[in-house]
Amino acid sequence: RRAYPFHEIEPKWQHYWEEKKTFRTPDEIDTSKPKFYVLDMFPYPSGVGLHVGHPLGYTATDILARLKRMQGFNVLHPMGWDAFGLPAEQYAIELKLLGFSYDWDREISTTEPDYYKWTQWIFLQLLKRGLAYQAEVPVNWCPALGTVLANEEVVDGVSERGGHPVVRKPMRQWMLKITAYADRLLEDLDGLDWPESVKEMQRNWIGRSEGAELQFSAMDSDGLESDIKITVYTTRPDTIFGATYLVLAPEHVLLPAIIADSQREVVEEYTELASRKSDLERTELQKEKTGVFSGSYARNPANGLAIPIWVADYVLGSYGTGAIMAVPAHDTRDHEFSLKYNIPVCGVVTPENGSFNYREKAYTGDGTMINSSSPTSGLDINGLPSKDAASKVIEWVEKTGCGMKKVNYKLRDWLFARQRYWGEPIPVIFLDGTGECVPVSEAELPLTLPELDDFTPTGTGEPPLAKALSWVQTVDPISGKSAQRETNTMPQWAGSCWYYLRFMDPRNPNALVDKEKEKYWSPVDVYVGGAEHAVLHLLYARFWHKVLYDVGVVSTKEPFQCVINQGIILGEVQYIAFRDSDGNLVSADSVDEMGDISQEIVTKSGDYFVLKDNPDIRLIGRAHKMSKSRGNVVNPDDVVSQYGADSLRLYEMFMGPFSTSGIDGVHRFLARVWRLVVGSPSLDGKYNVGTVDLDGEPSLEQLRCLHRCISKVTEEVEGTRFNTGISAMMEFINAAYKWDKLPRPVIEQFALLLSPYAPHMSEELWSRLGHSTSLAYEPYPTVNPEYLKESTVVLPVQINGKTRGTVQVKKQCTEEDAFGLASSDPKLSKFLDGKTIKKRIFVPAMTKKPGLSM
Ligand code: ANZ
Repeated sequence: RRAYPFHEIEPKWQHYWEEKKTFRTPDEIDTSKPKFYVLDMFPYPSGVGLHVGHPLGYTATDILARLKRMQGFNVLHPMGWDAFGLPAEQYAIELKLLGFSYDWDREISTTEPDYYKWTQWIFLQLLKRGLAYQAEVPVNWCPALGTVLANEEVVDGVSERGGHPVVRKPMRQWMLKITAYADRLLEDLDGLDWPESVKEMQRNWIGRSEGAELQFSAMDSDGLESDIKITVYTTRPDTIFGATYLVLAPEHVLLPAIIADSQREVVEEYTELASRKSDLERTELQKEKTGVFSGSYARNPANGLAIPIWVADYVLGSYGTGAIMAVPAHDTRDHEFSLKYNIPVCGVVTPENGSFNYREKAYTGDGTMINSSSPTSGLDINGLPSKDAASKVIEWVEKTGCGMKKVNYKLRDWLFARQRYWGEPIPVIFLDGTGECVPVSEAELPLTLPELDDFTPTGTGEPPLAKALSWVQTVDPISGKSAQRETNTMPQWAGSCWYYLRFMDPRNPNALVDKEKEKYWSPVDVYVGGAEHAVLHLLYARFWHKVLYDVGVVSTKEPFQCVINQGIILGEVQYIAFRDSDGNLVSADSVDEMGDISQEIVTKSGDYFVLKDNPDIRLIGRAHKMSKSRGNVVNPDDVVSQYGADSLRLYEMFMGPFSTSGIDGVHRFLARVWRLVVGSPSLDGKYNVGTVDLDGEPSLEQLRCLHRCISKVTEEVEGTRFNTGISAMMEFINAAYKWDKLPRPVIEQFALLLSPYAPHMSEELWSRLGHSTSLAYEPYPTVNPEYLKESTVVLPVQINGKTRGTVQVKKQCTEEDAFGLASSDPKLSKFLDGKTIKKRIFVPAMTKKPGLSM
């Protein structure tokens, strides 16, 4: 198994790097050089430590960091920790074992008072700007557990653990006004090099929509308009004539004033039930809609008709105005509801291509307005395209005073308080008597957590910190009045909102970050982490960054120029086929019973997995994440001790599900490199000399081969397509095995190319080739285009069966290239003039009888 002595060389070089502080980024650096800041998201290792999926992103950033150092950049590549009580030392050791080139002198932990002093300082800036405020907001309160639960911890109205009832209850909370930044957060997304999917998730999360607020007057029991006005939010004001009922959210403040006495009991019962559901459950599209009639009516201002007011929980109290005008003909949810409760459907938009059966389903597209004019109100939008009708209705409501144009966001202010011990204390006090909220002065920061023996929740919803009586009881230094400290703490997100700034200047006692350092290092050039952080962390950090920009602490509008999701390493793939009634295996899409199929008898065919000996049988391949519960977790320490860190690093870059055969493959490749340069061990355990020719001059063929490899590897590494970069190096080594001698300049360049991926082996080769210092700052190989020039081929061109001429093409040319050349050649193009080409046959230039015929 020990194809090369990685057991000796890996610890040796890890020790060397640590000792010599090879990857330290000095405090004072030559700022005339370009910079490259490459950052990993914080590791959130589960209780059991790292699994092989974790180092995936870290390997990618490490390759980039090593590459950029060799390309002459000042590189900032730090690592830190974010969880109270995390055994950080243990994880640091695991990361060092993999040879990651972090600057450990900049290691930070967001839970250290020296760090969270500045988290608290940022909170005070938010408070000063009115961006932090207190509010009574409904939270998920579980009386049995005596605690507030996150939305994800509530399922079907009961706690996920224990199944205890959960109610929505208003409680005093700290909120951050992220909504004030909604437009900037949205607009600035455009300039970022982020995965389009992540940007789209942020756009949806912010959820900007343009529409109108419209007022409907409620009617009293005599059918007369009352003073009560119900304001609805709609993105489709064009459909106002189709509004056949209104819906109020069960928590709408006007509801008690609107309910008719006859309906009071049923409505109250319904709202009580609704208070136990989460917003998510209420808005799930598949769930059957429910509601009750309030017993009252409102007047549709467009046509003067009285329409019923319903109460239904598919309308949320927290969005828009908490009330809607329901248009069954054009909204799917309203359609379903109206069928169930027998409410009239009135189509007001027709599709371009004619009529539509609105009773059958809702027509949600654009079209032409019908049934939309009223002599009573004087509004007439019939015949208009629906888009124009929307503006016309807005104009009309603004003129008549019953509505206005309105922009809405899905984004909510950020609930910033937790009732937990482990968290940054919120630096404010409340004066006894008046209850006035006074910020702790900046000079008093950090405000540290008191020691507490018992961290458990109090059972009353009061945070555990309330138990630290002598800490809570304090005096306002300015007024001298007695006061109580805030006992809520900040959520875990807080510390990770700005840590990338602290890495630029981690020990500064006087500022969050030095201005000059910030200017030089900002923004983060590449930020790598899991796609699960697409919204919360990445949005919160952008928000804080923009606030810090307004405060004058940072110089860029955005923190992370480029974000890359590293993907995941899957634990295993499970193949499933089906059996028919005779027990024969059949395609997964046809019938019956399922069963697991062993990986050995499966192969891939086109888009499907099929049985090797019967490709007609299609299987379903299901990939599983690594998880403790599936028992498929592979531990990196085990892989490192069996194959070495370099093999694991290379392997990680191929992604795909974890398999032993995959790691064998990259391990064999490294062993081949080793044998080529160092030789194989002889009986006495010493190494023979490999094929290296220390004084030899490279041949033209060797240089061509090397430069093709440099070109490919550089291109791929810069595009973060690391797997194809590795393939190019494998090809080079295959070619090199056919050479008698391997001249030193060629293999030295190769060692440099390989070093970001397999740094231990490369350092060892480099030193065996006669160098006495690390290769970490050696110039990265550059391509000489002379050696890339392709030989060309003459390609005969046939038109209508006759050879009409030739074009000169590169060997690698594609059909499109060849056709482009042929059709722009005056001699050939005259045969094509005025004709349509029915068929084109291209025989590639690399084959024996190349040609193009049309
Ligand atoms: C009438 C209408 C007719 C609507 C139509 C849609 C289609 P977004 O894009 O999400 O902003 N709505 C408004 N407030 C709501 C609430 N609190 N809970 C549930 N639904 C609510 O969508 C806005 C649309 O969602 C609004 O436009 C409203 O229904 C509904 F053919 O009004 B619409």
